[in-house]
Amino acid sequence: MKKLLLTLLAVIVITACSTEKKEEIKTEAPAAVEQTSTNLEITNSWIRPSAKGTNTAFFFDAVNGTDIDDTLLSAKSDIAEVVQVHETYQADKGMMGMREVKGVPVAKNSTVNFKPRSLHVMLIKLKHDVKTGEEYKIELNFAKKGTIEITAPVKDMLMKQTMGEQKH
Ligand SMILES: [Cu+2]
Repeated sequence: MKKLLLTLLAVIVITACSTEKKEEIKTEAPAAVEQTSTNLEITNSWIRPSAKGTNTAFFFDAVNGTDIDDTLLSAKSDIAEVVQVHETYQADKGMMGMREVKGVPVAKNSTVNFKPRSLHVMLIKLKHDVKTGEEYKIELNFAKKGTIEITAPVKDMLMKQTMGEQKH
């Protein structure tokens, strides 16, 4: 009886070991791929709050810590009817205009700031209200890195700034 138990125990131990090894290989594989490709990260992401049917924007920093030049090609989100990468430019009579850009270069070892009155991802015709404190998923598609999915918080940073300016 004791011998049988020991045998059983040995079988369990061996099975456990082989399972562990398999898992190890599984977890090592994707990490190795990541290391050899890039370290392109999105930081400081936020969405400006707005109401259903209106437009708003998504801001972030694209940090390219790799030795490979990359390009932001497009963005995707379920919260808006249309999602475009925009730049702000100086239009006629001192007015600021916005237009779609096809590809924003994010050079190796550099950071590109997507911020108010500059580069941004335009969320056109919101499908529902986007309120402070909520979080939404947005995909950014890069030429080399591929797709990065971000969960961005809704913050009223620009609203606070504008209201503060109006008071003075
Ligand atoms: Cu815009």
